[in-house]
Amino acid sequence: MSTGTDIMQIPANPFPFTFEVATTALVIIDMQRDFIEPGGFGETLGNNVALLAAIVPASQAVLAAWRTAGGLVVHTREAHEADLSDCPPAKRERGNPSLRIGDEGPMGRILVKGEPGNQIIAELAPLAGEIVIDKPGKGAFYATPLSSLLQQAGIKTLLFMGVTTEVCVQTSMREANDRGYDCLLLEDCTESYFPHFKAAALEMMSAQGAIVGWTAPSAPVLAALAQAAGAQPH
Ligand code: C5J
Repeated sequence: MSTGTDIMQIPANPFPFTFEVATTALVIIDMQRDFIEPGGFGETLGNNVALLAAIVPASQAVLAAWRTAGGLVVHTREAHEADLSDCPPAKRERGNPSLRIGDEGPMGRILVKGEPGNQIIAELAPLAGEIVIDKPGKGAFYATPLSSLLQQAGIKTLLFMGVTTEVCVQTSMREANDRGYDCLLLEDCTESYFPHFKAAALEMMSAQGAIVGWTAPSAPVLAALAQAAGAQPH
């Protein structure tokens, strides 16, 4: 078993990314039924939600390896209070969705805490003790305790997965970057309802010398974790 202090370096865009498990958190953004299954928020906005399910197997593999390595796991949910006191009217009233935030849908009230559709999908369900952040906005840091929880845990580096790439993932990664975290987005563990938005988001985040952060497939992360585990005496 690794002690978590092995320095790992993996090939990434735009240049190699360095991390150690002990000071890194895996942040899984909004892998909720509301975005991934029919009848939730994503579908009410007119999106084809089937696209997002493709990243579940790769995300499960990273989560399992990260847990085995003993790394900190953070799950987020886009979630509002039942009285919608944390949902700005501008957010609820925008556009012409088939159901608005707080309306009753086939999986309960749309984007409301505690409703069936608001839960993280079973394949990536949080374990007891893992951090679960309910966030009223797109970013994981806005109006949440995430910043202080990461500071308490001595975290310096973040690995991002989740949906959707150009909305909540990108917003959260930009917030993290502004707070001084080195961030890596796992390319096959994030997805958008719009493939060209995903491609553009990946490109713009790693451009200009990793102006927001790095991107890489999950394979080198899995390989580095496996190598660290194998290198340790049992
Ligand atoms: C959206 C999200 N797309 N989790 N939320 O509204 O990206």
